[in-house]
Amino acid sequence: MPHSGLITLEQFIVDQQSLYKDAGGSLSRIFRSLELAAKVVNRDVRKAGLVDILGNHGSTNTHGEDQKKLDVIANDVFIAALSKSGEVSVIISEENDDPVFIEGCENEKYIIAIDPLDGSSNIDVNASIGTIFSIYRRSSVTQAPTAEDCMQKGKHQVAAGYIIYGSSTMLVYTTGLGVNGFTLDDSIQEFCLSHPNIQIPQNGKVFSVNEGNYADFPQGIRNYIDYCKVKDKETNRPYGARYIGSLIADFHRNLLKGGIFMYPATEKTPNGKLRLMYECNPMAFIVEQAGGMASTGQGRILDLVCTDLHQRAPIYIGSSNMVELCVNMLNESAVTAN
Ligand code: AHM
Ligand code: MG
Repeated sequence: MPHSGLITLEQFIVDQQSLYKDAGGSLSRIFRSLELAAKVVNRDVRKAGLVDILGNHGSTNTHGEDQKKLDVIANDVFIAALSKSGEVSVIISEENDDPVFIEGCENEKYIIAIDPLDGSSNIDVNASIGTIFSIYRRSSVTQAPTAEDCMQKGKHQVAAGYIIYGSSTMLVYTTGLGVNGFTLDDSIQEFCLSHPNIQIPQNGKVFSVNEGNYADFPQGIRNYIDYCKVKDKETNRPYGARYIGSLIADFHRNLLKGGIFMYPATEKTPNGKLRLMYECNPMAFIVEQAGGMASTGQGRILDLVCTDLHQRAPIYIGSSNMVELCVNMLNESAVTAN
């Protein structure tokens, strides 16, 4: 771990608090709850193979997918912790069809969107999984919150981050003042600053996409994938292909090393697979804060209008030069086709 002295997440947030628009401590309390929930889920993920918390829970989520037991546990833990913070009026979760309105917190100003355990198909095979969170402020707190209050553009996020339960556990977040990463030191159970001011390289050597779907991708994306594989000394090609199938793990690697992650639209899935509120928007906020780019192929992810809390969006995200070229190739080919 690079040395930055011993700065815990809690200390870091306190030190930064005066820089936030809301210096009243609400955001810090929310972060404390997220941190606590992350430690609990980390403990459960680490012992998943030892106790009976692997496998399907027997229920399905809002997208008709099987819920894994750990998905359900993580959802319960994050919702309980955030509810107790006393600062959050409503939580949108991948695992709940409807927004969860927090009793007694109708006048609180924060909205949270979470994917409590992303990449859950990887649980049973011991690959990295994670939690994604995104925080918004309500425009007014004079009335009880509604689902419409939550349908904000990603550019209005006040904070976003993720926790990766990988070979070590890390929490990476932004409040719009750059991106910082904290590694959980198991021995003292504290997240310590390990990756200050993360900057994504403008060019990378990795492309991440589920290439099994190649035949269904738009022509421009097929062209870009072909381009990634061509030998060219000057541009360091061919690029390496890396795809874990766990957004956080793929994103985290590319954030640190450079690269592009793609989940394109296809004819069958015109909006791709990933969800705007708790997958695309938070990652887009983080990558932009780290100097990278995130696009739907038509425009900035953070400008996309939300019309459904569980809506999906195509996504091209990562090193700015790579995303720019990929989106250009997508659009050039669309123009030629018309
Ligand atoms: P999940 O939220 O049900 O885990 O699904 C999202 C995951 C992402 O983590 C990952 O990038 C993507 O699904 C992988 O999808 P595919 O298996 O179609 O490549
Ligand atoms: Mg997910």
